[in-house]
Amino acid sequence: FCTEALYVCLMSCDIFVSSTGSTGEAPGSQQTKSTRRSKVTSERVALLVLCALMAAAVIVIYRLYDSCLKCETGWEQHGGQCYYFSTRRSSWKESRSFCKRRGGDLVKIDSREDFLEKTVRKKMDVADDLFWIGLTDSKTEGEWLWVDDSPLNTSFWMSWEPDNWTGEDPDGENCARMGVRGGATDLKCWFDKSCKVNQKYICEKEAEIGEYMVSCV
Ligand SMILES: [Ca+2]
Ligand SMILES: [Ca+2]
Repeated sequence: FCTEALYVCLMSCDIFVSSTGSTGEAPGSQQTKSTRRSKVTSERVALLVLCALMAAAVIVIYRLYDSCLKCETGWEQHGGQCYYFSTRRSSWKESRSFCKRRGGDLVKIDSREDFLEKTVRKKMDVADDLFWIGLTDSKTEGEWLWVDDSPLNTSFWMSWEPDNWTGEDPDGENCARMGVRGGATDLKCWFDKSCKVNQKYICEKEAEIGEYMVSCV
């Protein structure tokens, strides 16, 4: 499209500039002819510059369309990232494997952002229908790390969490899940849970560059 547009633009310009040039031929003295030729040449240069600018504008517009971000079907776009909210349930480890196979990882939440909390809330069928996130203290109890091994700086634990409760699993609770169906106060909707329990999960990956504007979400 870009190449074709540029070609059409330059061809149109060439025809227009040529026709403008041909109108400059008129009888008269040698000096008048020379002055007129000079004037016509200046006009042609100006027109060519104008055409080049138009062609550049066409390219810029195309690039803007081309660079729009998109997510594949089934993923939701937010802030340059794509999010997948599973409908199936699996252990934290299996959930992470699924995300990685799809080119992402379990979600990392390192800033205050209510998009995930609101979306999860809408997708929860029952109160215990929470979603795994990419946070675990499996390596060292109490030392929570994101899936990219970065430490937990900003957290949104429910007030009594994490409690590493051993009533369900003697290994304790070493994976984090999120969601409060009725809405979380101050976004505090994280709970630690046994990693072996099957839960829904949230995958995250960067949005891709779309080829066509209609692909944009
Ligand atoms: Ca723990
Ligand atoms: Ca807990």
